[in-house]
Amino acid sequence: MSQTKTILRALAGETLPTPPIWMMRQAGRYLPEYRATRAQAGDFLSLCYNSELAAEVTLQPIRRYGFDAAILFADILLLPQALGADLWFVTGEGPRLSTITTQAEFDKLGKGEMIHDTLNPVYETVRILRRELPEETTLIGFAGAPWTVATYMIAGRGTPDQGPAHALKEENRALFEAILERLTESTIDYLSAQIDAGAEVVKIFDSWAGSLKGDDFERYAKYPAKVITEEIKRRHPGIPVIAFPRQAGDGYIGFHAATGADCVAVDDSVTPEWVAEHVQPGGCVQGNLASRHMVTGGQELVDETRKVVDALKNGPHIFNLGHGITPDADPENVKLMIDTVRGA
Ligand code: 1CP
Repeated sequence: MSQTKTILRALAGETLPTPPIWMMRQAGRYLPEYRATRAQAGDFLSLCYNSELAAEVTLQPIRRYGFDAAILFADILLLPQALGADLWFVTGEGPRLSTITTQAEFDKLGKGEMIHDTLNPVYETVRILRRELPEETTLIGFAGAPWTVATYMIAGRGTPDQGPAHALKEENRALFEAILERLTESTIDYLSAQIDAGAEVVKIFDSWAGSLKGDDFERYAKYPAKVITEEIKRRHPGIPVIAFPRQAGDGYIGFHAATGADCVAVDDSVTPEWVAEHVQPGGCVQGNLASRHMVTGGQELVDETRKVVDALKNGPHIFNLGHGITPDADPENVKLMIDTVRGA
């Protein structure tokens, strides 16, 4: 049977007359229905582990906008929690974790199958979604890339420059690499379980890839993405992988070939014209409208949306933002972006 889901067609390398579209953080605080469900769940982590409610918030933007893909509602920091790190969210500030900066702290982390004890509710969310999503909507599972997740585990929180993780890399490279290896293995098991539960595509978020330079980028962004992608494809032939080495700059060039990813997602620090010339020849690309347009709207949103569509129309493209939508965005602007992409 020929493939009818547009996201899967683009991921298979097809150039479509209208790019399929979804949006990073499409389930989120800019939506009143998300805020209501989140209030019902209690805190953010309770929402992530409540399969019924996590499925509900995943479905909300699909009902409201008819996006071509849904992304599982969860967080990249659930994996370190499943490995035994303490995790909590401070309202208005962000995540906090118990830190891993010594061999003794690392030795306390778990490995292997034990992650599923914590993550089972996430797989249940995936199963509910596969039952409830419209037939044409593709379900994307995800995990953080080892480097990005490690930056939170080492610092115990989000950091503007990933300083603590860079410091550990320089001071105790063996421990740093052991953390990345543990994360690489467990990320494979985590994504693999999401696929077994029904995820049709998986995305690897390397939000902080841009702070890795030169050889570090090769070893700690590209190589883990390659190991994860190859093993996912070995275990699950035909499942496409989207890699997002955010702010990689020239590092985006050749990323498809070096990792085996079917699609490379690009942020908006590079222009769509540059992406068309340097990245899209390698395969499907995803991106890259600046998310501030979801706040500011107007004719500029329409013009910039058309620019992205136009620049990338001669190759496989999935329309998206360059990074997640922010809580101050106006839901009407999202509708305007979608209508513009679809030529309505
Ligand atoms: O208040 C709230 O409701 C929590 C806000 C929130 C949401 C909606 C967080 C906390 N995580 C999420 C969900 C989430 N996180 C998804 C769900 C699906 C969707 O996109 O709709 C996904 C894919 C993520 C991934 C994620 N979490 C990333 C990678 C992508 C990116 O944005 O760069 C990262 C870095 C995180 C960590 C995280 N979780 C939450 C916050 C505020 C942060 C960033 C913390 C920081 O760096 O300070």
